Amino acid sequence: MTDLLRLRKDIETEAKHLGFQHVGVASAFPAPHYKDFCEWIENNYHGTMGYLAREDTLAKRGDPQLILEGCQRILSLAFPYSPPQSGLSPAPRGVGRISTYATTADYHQILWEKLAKLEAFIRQQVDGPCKLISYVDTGPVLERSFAAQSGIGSAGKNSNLIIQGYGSYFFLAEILTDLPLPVDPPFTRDLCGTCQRCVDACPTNCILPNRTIDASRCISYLTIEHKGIIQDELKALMGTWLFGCDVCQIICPHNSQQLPADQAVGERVLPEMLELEPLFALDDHSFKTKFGQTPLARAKRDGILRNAAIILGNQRCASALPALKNALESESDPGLQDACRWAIHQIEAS
Ligand code: B12
Ligand code: SF4
Ligand code: SF4
Repeated sequence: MTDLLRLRKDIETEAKHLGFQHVGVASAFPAPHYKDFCEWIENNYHGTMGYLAREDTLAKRGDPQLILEGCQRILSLAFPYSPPQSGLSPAPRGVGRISTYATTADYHQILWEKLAKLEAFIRQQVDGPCKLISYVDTGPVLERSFAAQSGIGSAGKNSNLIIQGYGSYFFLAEILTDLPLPVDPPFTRDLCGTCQRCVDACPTNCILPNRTIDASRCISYLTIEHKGIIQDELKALMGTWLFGCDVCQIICPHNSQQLPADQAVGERVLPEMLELEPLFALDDHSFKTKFGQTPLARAKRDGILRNAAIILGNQRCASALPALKNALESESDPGLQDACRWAIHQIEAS
């Protein structure tokens, strides 16, 4: 028979060998903070991320047994990524900023391969069959809540999972299993206390009082997930963010201890600061050639150009007027057209 206590320790050793810095095990039920998640959906804070509100994924988030029959435990794993090299100051004129997590090769693929290795290791150690399903980001699992339940860290007011002594620049991944591994005690300490720096610094004021955010106003959502037109009120608050946003993490005192640069999840594929005008010269094909293998591919060419136009408008960048006017005439995407029109107006009215 498999010695489960021993197995738990061996999994942690192997996971750390693969680069996961923190490992914890939680019972698969009840799903922690599921009620908070459902209320969040009812309030439409998910914006246009319809996959979060779908009946099937909603049910799975509440009951991991609907993902893996007989699921007993969720093993949470945290993998560090490099903190941003730039501080809070906006990007210089004509330049946009990329969130630090997106400057390296796509973490989904890299961590997926590591999880496959960890799964193979677990199967080798177990006498007899066992069920395992791994996810990183894309599965219907309350990743932050289970990570907190497994003792890894605690949700900060900005809703990011903070690991005491290490900060929040971590990706989360998990393995669902029918193995009744011993569980770890949950992390119950509040790591924020009276601090509310992130609440005050959030450019769109989207941090809610219950450790969640109104994602429909979050710059990360607007620049990555939201397709189409962005409200004018929010355009002006997006500042110089081209893809993602790190403000609420940069400001967080738990992130002031810099992790070593070699913690990067993969090779660096993009700079943190990107020239904007040359983006307007890219057609679909050249956009895919240049950015197809980078996280920017998720927002697609139209989304990135829309974001670039908004930044140029926010920067009142007069030299970009010809590129913006040309795009307004030649592009058909409504979100991009609207952003160009808005940016031209901002520049010409200044
Ligand atoms: C949808 C989504 C987004 C949306 C919405 C984010 C949000 N805060 O809700 C958008 C596009 C805005 C987004 C942005 C980002 N995301 Co995102 N995102 C997700 C995704 C797919 C689902 C999150 C979700 O369910 N949100 C709904 C809310 C209600 O749930 P929640 O955020 O998990 O919050 C729970 C806890 O806060 C808990 N809770 C509530 N009160 C309390 C109290 C205590 C004491 C505790 C412990 C817990 C707790 O209850 C909530 C509900 O279960 C997860 C992956 C996943 N499957 O979970 C990644 C994930 C959360 N994202 C991640 C990252 C890296 C980011 C960005 C940093 C990227 C960037 N730089 O632009 C930003 C951070 C913005 C922010 N302040 O959250 C990481 C976070 C890692 C970490 N250390 O926390 C995740 C886990 C992906 C991963 N596998 O690594 N994201
Ligand atoms: S990522 Fe940016 S916009 Fe979103 S909550 Fe954090 S500071 Fe606010
Ligand atoms: S900035 Fe302050 S309030 Fe916000 S998550 Fe960090 S410690 Fe918590």
